[in-house]
Amino acid sequence: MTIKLTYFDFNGGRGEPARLAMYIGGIEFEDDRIAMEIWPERKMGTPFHQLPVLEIDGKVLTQSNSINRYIGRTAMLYPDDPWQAALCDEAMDIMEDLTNIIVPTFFMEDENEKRAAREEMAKNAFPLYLGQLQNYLQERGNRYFADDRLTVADLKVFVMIRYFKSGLMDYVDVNLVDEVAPALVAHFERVNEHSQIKAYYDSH
Ligand SMILES: N[C@@H](CCC(=O)N[C@@H](CS)C(=O)NCC(=O)O)C(=O)O
Repeated sequence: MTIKLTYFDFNGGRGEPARLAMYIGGIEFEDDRIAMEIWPERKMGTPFHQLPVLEIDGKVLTQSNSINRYIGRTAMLYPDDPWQAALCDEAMDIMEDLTNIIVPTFFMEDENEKRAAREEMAKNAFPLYLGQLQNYLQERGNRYFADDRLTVADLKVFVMIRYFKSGLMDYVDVNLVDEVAPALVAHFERVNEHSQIKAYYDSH
């Protein structure tokens, strides 16, 4: 079986959880990283003019969470139990909602507009989403989002919290997650200490 994952050339975003899952699962794949400069040439060749795109023996799959579920199952990082699978999906879908709130601000050219939008999110949407996610984590034993073990949900939340803590989100305090959802920071640190996650970022 040949696997190719096409996504943008940075260590984050919607393609990163599947990259991490394949690394952890020891699944060989072609890591097709698209530089922004060449994206306009490639865009129209993708089904929805968006990334990530997964190809399995030439068959194409879109939608990041569908990709995460497929790769998660293949890498043994997705629950078998239907309820635990639903909890895993729920956490990943919450991350999609949060991503969809943040993304429009990437394209705001007016800095005042961007600042106002980000400050508003920091006051309302971020505490709501992160706080509720923290509640779920705590209700489920405070270690993992589903199945009492590492799953693709943990990887997707990890990637988001890594972004919040990177300082790359202008006008949002780098300590916001520590303030509104400290258990998510503890979760982030735990996943970050996972030996294969460490090895991955040492080599990427
Ligand atoms: N629902 C899709 C959304 C995909 C999406 O919005 N991808 C963004 C990057 S994370 C993209 O391709 N942006 C570039 C563009 O739209 O030209 C998914 O979950 O995969």
